[in-house]
Amino acid sequence: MTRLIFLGPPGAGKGTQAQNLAYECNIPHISTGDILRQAMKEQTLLGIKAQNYVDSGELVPDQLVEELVQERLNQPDTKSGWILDGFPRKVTQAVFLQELLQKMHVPNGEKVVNLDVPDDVVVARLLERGRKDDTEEVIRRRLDVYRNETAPLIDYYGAKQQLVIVNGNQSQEEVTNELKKVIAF
Ligand code: B4P
Repeated sequence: MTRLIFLGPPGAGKGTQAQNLAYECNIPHISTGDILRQAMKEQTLLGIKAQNYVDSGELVPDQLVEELVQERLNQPDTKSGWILDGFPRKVTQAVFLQELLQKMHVPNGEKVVNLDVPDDVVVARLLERGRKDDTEEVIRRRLDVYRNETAPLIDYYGAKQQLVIVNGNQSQEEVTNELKKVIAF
């Protein structure tokens, strides 16, 4: 059963790769960023609460994303595996996830991939994409948040021997091929 978590700075290609692999493995791609953007588009209560955080490059409060992940992981289509893209983004979220999976009796052993890409490359990629939160100022803030809040997860999962580092600074196809080897392992 494939259970994969994607870490990496904004623009590392988490969403791009998670979508491809989920399709190939026929398992759900669970992107907290996508779920939040959809909620903002539909102006649901979650979307209204998340909007200012996402627009300014800050992390949305834990409780909001934790609730949505819990709800999503409890859907029946996750029984055969899942790919989590953008969650956890903080050690507190990782602890929440571990406790949640235990409560759900999911066996240990999800793999955690850190997509490694230098800052100048991700800034260039995101400026080219040009989403609403892809302005230079907001991207710089997202990178700061990544360094302060998310990067500590590399040590967290490294200590648990769950971490695999993949060079995300290659073509999309090359990254996908490396990831397939990780899954097959
Ligand atoms: P996310 O939606 O997770 O966005 P991201 O980090 O910017 O994107 P990603 O790494 O997936 O990049 P992508 O594949 O799209 O988060 C957005 C916001 O949501 C956060 O700032 C935060 O406010 C909130 N949020 C989400 N999760 C949260 C959580 N757990 N807790 C709190 N808040 C949360 O790739 C980017 C671009 O690069 C694309 O244009 C793509 O085509 C290109 N690209 C990808 N791979 C490439 C390659 N190999 N070569 C060249 N270009 C490539």
